[in-house]
Amino acid sequence: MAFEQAPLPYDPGALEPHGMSAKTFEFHYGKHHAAYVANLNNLVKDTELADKSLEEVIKISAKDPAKAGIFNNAAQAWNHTFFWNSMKPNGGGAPTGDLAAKIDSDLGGFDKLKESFKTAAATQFGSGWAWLVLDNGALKVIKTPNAEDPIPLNQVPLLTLDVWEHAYYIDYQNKRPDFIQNFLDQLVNWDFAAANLAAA
Ligand code: MN3
Repeated sequence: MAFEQAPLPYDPGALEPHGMSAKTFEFHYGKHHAAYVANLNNLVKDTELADKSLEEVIKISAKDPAKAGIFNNAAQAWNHTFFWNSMKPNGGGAPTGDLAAKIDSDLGGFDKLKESFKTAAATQFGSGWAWLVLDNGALKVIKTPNAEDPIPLNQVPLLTLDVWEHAYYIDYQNKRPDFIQNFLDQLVNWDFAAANLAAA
C-alpha cells in the first residue's frame, strides 16, 4: 500500500492573512511535500518497507547508510505533515494548562522557550528544522539538519518549524528571522503541541 500525502488541516489560503501565502502552499505542500511522498513510494516499491508505517520506515532507514535516500524522503514526508499541523489560522498566543506548566518547570518559562526556539531556528545552518520535543520526560528545544527528525533519537516531537529556504523564500525572501517571528506571533498551534504532550 502506497504512502499518501495527508490533506492539509486547513484551506491552502487560510494562513494568508497570517503571513503564509497560498502561493507558498502551492509550492511547499503541492510540489515539495508531494515529491517527498512520491519519491518515497518509488524507493520502497516492492520492498519489505512498503508495508511498514512511515514511523517504522524512518527508524529502520535511519540506522542504515545504504537507505539514506529512503530516510530522507520518509522523514521529509512525515516532517511536513507534522509541520502543517504545527500551525493554524489565528495561531500564536501562549500555551495553557499542562504544557504551560511544563514549559515553566523545564525551560524556565514561555519567554525563554521562545528565545531558545528562535535561536535554534535561526542558527540551523542551511536546511533543517527547529523542534520542541519531549526527551526522557523533559521538554527540550532542538534543531536538526536536512531531513533529520527526533523520531530515531527516541524523542517525542511536540511541534516543529521548517527552516528550509523553500519554506519562506516566497513570502520572506532571505529574511528567515522574520519568518520565525511570524510563526511564533501568528501561526504556531500550541493546542497541537499540548495534545502531543498529553498523548506522550
Ligand atoms: Mn519544507
